[in-house]
Amino acid sequence: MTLLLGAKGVGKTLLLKQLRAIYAVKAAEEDDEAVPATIATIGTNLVSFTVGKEAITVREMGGAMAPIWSSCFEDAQNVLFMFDLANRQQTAASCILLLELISSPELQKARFLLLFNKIDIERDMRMTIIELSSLIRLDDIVATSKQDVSFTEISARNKTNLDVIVDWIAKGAR
Ligand SMILES: Nc1nc2c(ncn2[C@@H]2O[C@H](COP(=O)(O)OP(=O)(O)OP(=O)(O)O)[C@@H](O)[C@H]2O)c(=O)[nH]1
Ligand SMILES: [Mg+2]
Repeated sequence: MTLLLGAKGVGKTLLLKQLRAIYAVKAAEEDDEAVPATIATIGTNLVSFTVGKEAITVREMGGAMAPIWSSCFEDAQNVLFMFDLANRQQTAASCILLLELISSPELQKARFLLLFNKIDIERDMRMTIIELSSLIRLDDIVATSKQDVSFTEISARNKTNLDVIVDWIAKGAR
């Protein structure tokens, strides 16, 4: 099972909707052009699809649910953790959430993929991946974590680098 976590409004539900639209078998009738609408997730969203022979299940837990995220840690082999490049005010809080996950006993064997979302937004309205990395001291996080921590920039809106996410999940799929 893959968990999709991150603070409120970073774009988790939109990513799930886009993954389902691209990979799920029954999504053929969905409109390709429009960006799906989302509302804040109270509880969890579950999406399953297959890539090659791998069955992949991704569970989003809403940012508002952060206090109870840990109830789902037990079956999590993979953790997708999303940051919003356009929300500088939220970055410190996001970083603390990430550090809590990395230090959580149940997630010591999980792999982490950090998603820097919303790269479609114009440059002066958002941080670059370099700015965000230095704000959260990403190098230190990667160097000191026992877990495997990788990262990629994405746009859930424009479906940029979603294949990177799926390849990463499939590589460690269970
Ligand atoms: N420009 C842009 N907007 C995005 C992107 N991803 C998500 N959004 C927008 O960000 C807002 C919040 O997206 P959600 O997917 O609902 O966020 P969430 O992480 O699920 O939020 P919670 O469920 O509250 O934790 C929506 O208006 C999305 O359309 C992106 O890649 N680019
Ligand atoms: Mg959501």
